[in-house]
Amino acid sequence: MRCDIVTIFPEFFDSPLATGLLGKAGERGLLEVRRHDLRDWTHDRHRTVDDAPFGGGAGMVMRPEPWFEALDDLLAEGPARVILLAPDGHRLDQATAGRLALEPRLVLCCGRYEGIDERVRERVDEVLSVGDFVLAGGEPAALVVLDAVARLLPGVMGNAASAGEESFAAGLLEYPQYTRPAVYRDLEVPEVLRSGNHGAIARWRREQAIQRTLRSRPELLASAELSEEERARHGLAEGRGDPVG
Ligand code: JDE
Repeated sequence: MRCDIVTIFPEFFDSPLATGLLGKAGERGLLEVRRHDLRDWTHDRHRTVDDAPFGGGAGMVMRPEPWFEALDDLLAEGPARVILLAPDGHRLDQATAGRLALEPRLVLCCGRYEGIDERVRERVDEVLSVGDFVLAGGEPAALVVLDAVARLLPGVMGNAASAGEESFAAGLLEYPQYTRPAVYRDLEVPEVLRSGNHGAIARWRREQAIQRTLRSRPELLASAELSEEERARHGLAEGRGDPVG
């Protein structure tokens, strides 16, 4: 996959792109990220990208011209799915990350200031949010999207089994994990995990994943793949996630 990032802070991405999974994906040629300074598409001496809002009000709005010219130039190199990061976009989830991982090329547009001229929004393919909070800029959100997408690219994650287990547990939170030592400061690893009984271990993990999801993200159970027996056992209505009563 190729990914172009348009930002007024290209250096924001230096360390994240050189580190860990994103660094490896780059080294292996599985992901090619190009950063572009939005100010390269300005024409004034001060490289201005923002202006006061029409109609008045506090703060500044990003001007449309540098964005339109940037997108013209980047899309002249070939087609791409153009994404703007903003708090009022569709919420990023694992299914969206999976869909984006199938794209040959993404352009991630990082806005700043109080917002961006509405005409830019209308020019992009998709507006994405990483959560219900306001960031100072779209850069951290773009990084979240890129990280979530990159680990789904073929060949990026070493362990093929993890991806399989992940999809098996689709819709549930992860079960608790332990490693050595078996006892640390009087804190014991659950006996079942040391029993060698793989059936019992699988059942325990499944149960823990369900209980954990019920406790901290009950709304996820609506679309989780639970058997009718599991739904009944946890007091969930048939075929959906609302607790009974
Ligand atoms: C992305 N989740 C949160 C913020 C903004 C009032 C204040 C600020 C492109 O336009 C933007 C971008 C951002 C930065 O991104 C996020 C974000 N996912 O905050 C604003 C809008 N209204 C506008």
